[in-house]
Amino acid sequence: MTLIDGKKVASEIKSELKKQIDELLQAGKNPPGLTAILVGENPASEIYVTSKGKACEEIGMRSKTEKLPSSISEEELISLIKNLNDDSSVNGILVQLPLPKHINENKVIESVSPQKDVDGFHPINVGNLVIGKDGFAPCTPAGIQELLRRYKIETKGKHVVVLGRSNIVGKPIANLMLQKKADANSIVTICHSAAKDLAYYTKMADILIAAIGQPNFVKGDMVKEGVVVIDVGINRVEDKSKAKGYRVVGDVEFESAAQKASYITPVPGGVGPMTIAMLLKNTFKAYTMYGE
Ligand code: BQF
Repeated sequence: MTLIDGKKVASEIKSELKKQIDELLQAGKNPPGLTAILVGENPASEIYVTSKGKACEEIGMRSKTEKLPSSISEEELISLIKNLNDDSSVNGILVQLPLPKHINENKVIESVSPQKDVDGFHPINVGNLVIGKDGFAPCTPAGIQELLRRYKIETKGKHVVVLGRSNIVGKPIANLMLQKKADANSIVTICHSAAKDLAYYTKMADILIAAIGQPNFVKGDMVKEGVVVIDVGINRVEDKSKAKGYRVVGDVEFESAAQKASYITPVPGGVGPMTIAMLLKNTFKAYTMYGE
């Protein structure tokens, strides 16, 4: 069994990007810039946005966080995004989700210029992904594909079973793996909570991608021998032995699944760090494709 070290791969990607940005600076150019928008007070969102800002700084990218009160109106938020769309020092814009209830997430996502939509959530980028055109792919799915590529895991003709159908992970990873391209070309099944017997599907997987948000849901007896397990879950479970009173576990019961897997991602340190690395990669791409 090989443990897939997402933290290590993410730091390799960051070094590669840092080198490219150093070269830009040496040539007297401005570095790429990312602006994150954080609305309201969600502790997890604050942690995510802080890590993203730190990651930018580590590689020499400009980073800014717009912290807005939850009382902000949808119109005000969209107007701020329009200003960022017109700001040439900003190559990537990310709106940290979830947004407060009174704001329509879809409207906000659609207000981000598709050329600065480094999260890949704008319908233009979603459409481009589905039809196999270049654009921005969502960061978590892009990170999963990058892990498979860097560990040289064969995907062509393999049965990828995706557990979960979110717009952020399930649907885009299914579309990425379905593409008739290198590092994809898989047979893809998406299954979800409406299934009578999810194990029926998970047992068929050559590559199982779990993104359902249920702690330790997938057990060893639900997968076949030799499976590649990609665990996207980030679930807090009570653990009184920890200082914080909880620990973070994935959607997969690691111990039992690792007994059967040929490759498996840990939580933490698996897919999570790759999400951030791909955000930086998308921002660099926005800069080279559409920047000054
Ligand atoms: C790790 C996210 C759910 C909802 C909104 C490293 C991250 C997480 C885990 C991280 C996530 C999850 C992010 C680890 C960004 C991934 O070591 O395991 C990094 O920062 N993520 C987000 O911005 O919004 C979310 C999950």
